[in-house]
Amino acid sequence: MKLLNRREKEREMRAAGRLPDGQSLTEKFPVLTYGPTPTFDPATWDLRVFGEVEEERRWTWEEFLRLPRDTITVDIHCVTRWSKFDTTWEGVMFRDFARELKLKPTARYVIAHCEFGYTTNLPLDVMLDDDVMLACKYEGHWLKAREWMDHGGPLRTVVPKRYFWKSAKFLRALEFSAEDKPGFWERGGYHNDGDFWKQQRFQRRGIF
Ligand SMILES: Nc1nc2c(c(=O)[nH]1)N[C@H]1C(S)=C(S)[C@@H](COP(=O)(O)O)O[C@H]1N2
Ligand SMILES: [Mo]
Repeated sequence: MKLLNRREKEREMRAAGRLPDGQSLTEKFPVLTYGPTPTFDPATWDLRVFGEVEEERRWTWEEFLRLPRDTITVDIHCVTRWSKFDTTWEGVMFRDFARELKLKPTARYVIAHCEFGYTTNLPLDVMLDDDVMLACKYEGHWLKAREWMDHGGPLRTVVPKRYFWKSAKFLRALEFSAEDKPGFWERGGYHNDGDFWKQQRFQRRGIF
């Protein structure tokens, strides 16, 4: 078996139509966090759902772990131009999670709220795609483990069809909203939609 080097793998991915323009393949897993990494305490952690739902709800860590989980293998693309292929995540599919809720017909956007105030926004129909996950494991490792916490422990969203800033680490709440509410980087000038096939990187001058 021939081991491909990084450039050869990159060429393969480009030929296979899996490398969006302006991206290059990485074999590392860079950590990109604005601000600190939180600590995780399973006794106090919760995941809240609020906004345009018939009933606001809250899951403790123990309760969240009782939800049925799946595994996905997807490519991720960061707006800082790295792409990582065939990453495997385990967690609760957002679609299945949404079925646990009674969404009001006015719910059109999902705002992910994270530790320390990071937020990111997407339309509900984008979030309801069949590959969107609330992920608690990466390559079999619990994100809550000390060595993996930087990647969004204990829980993050994974939205494979958008630039990776739309995949919210350290998730604590999902807000269903009638109006769009641009998140942290979106207010800072990043594109509101973030589709990497369209190179939707920046949209306007940010407020930073
Ligand atoms: N809460 C939170 N989520 C976040 C970020 C962040 O700073 N805080 N950074 C985003 C960006 S810009 C990217 S590219 C990915 C990086 O995820 P990684 O550190 O696991 O590579 O997380 C996204 N989610
Ligand atoms: Mo990013």
